[in-house]
Amino acid sequence: MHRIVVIGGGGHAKVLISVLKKVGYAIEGYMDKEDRGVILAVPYLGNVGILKDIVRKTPALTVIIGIGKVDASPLRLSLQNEIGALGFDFPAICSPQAIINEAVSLGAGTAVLDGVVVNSGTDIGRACILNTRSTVEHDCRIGENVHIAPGVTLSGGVTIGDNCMVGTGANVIQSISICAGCLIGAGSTVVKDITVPGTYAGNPAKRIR
Ligand code: JB2
Repeated sequence: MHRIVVIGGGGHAKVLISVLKKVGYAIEGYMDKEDRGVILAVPYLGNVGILKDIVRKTPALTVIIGIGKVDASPLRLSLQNEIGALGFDFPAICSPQAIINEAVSLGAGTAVLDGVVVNSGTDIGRACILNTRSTVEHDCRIGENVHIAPGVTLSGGVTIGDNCMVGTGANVIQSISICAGCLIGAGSTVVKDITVPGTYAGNPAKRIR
């Protein structure tokens, strides 16, 4: 059985822990800046600084970032890079209740949660979250540390740059490209390429910040 430590003990960690259990991981515990008690039977281990001590006792331990994001922050990826430099592997996690079709690649530390559909020919970078019941159609290119929130639909051939967050229930029509560092508001519909980092919302989505 693969052993894993979850970084973060908030809302996203809770969802991730349930998926990790279904995949069959043995969860050693979670690490957070604060002790949030036992979460879904997973104990608090301390903060990230003690990872090196833990690996001495538990070789072949893997790690996943369980801190979510609701903005274009790079935090998840910087934490993954920092911990990865200590020698830890970050597996891609895929819920058994997700559908991943042919010729799809998932980067290290990416989590595909329940009810997600990823269609053929799509590449997903490292440290992404494909959240509950989102759809990523064929031939999409998703960068690193992208959060595709619950219920989002990306049509075929969409490109999403690094660190973006596509908010709950948003839609992106086919062949659209969104540059790195964008926040797409919940429920928005993106029908034109976005080339300037910022916050976009509405139908059709327009820059609001
Ligand atoms: O640098 C850090 C750090 N920053 C925040 N190091 C460590 N070790 N832990 C950190 N944290 C911890 O992440 C906080 O102390 C907190 O316990 C946790 C974040 O929890 P929160 O519930 O605030 O947010 P989340 O990131 O788990 O979930 C957000 O994103 C998800 C995708 C929420 O808004 C959810 O609603 C959303 N589904």
